[in-house]
Amino acid sequence: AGPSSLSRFRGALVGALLGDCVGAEFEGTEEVPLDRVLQHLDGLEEENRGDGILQYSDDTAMTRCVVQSLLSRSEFDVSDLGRRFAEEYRRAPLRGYGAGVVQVFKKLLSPRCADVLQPAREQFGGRGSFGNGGAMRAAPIALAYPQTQDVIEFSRRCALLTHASSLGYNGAVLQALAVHFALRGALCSGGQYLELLIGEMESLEREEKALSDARELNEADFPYCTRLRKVKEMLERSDVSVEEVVMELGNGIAALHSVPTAIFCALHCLSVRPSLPPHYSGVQRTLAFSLALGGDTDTIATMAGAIAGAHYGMEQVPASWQRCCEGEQDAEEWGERLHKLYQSRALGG
Ligand code: R7I
Ligand code: MG
Ligand code: MG
Repeated sequence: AGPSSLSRFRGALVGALLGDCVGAEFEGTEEVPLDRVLQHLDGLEEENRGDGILQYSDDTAMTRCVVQSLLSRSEFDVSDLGRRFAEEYRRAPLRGYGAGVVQVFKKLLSPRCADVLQPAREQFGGRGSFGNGGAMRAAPIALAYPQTQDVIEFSRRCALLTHASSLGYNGAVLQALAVHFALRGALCSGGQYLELLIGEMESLEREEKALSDARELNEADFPYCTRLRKVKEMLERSDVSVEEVVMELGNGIAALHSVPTAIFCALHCLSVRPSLPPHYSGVQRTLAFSLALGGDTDTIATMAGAIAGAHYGMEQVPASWQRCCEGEQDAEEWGERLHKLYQSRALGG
């Protein structure tokens, strides 16, 4: 797939959907043996599997709101997006939302809510959430805006509706940037791709609030940059076990313990992995490896799937897997519409 080609846009949205749908099976399971992962994935290829049999979770429910808001408003519209999140929660509250974020939705649904960003600021005793719920829905921002500065600004504002801690919204910015640079074909450069991400994150983590939030949570200064350097170092090792990835990068519900992990999964699976079936495409390897980490599998796989899909394009997404996901046709169609929007903005339109 050529840089910024249509195939990459569809791949990113379908890859994200697949990650969520196949990952839901193992979410919250700490140890997931690889043969269980492969068995689960093999099941998707059976002829008689019903279409759309795998339901998506909150990760995709919120991603869909972001896409629909981006497609229906001419400019990024945070109030419209907040309304969509809250309405979607009201319509289908049982998609597996984080325990804290539902308070935000309830406040957004109240007629007394005047400032859409206020409920998020009140989370967790006024510190705001550091969960990965901002990051899990960040990919569409990268598909709608060709300029790096726009990707940063709008992914941050998209996350701020629910995640007011810098550890939460900077995780969302990092995930959006990871998709943004992958769309342009930068993933294959490995180390240089990470340097691009570190360069952008360094200026964001230098901000006053980022420094004070990190200290308050007993994290090192520049927490995302620190983790991205760790990713770089781990990629240089000849092989890395699942246990090492979990121990050194994490597999949890905090954005800091899952976004760098997802980026690692995509980079690690650029080459053939001896433990995975040799006929697997890059997208399939990335998803299988993400699930084998256990923990927050739907979210790590949805983020890694978006990055991998943006890199490899639709050619590497098996049709049989895609068909198993609820909402797969929307994902493809919206990939196409976002591609048009991106192109028109790239041309200065
Ligand atoms: O981040 P969020 O939307 O959750 C996303 C996750 C994904 O795995 C989805 O697939 C779904 O399962 O949920 O929801 P939040 O409630 O904002 O954050 C998630 C969790 O992180 C919270 O329920 C807390 O357990 C934890 N958390 C915090 N704990 C203490 N102090 C987030 N921020 C804090 C905090 O500041
Ligand atoms: Mg989920
Ligand atoms: Mg999850």
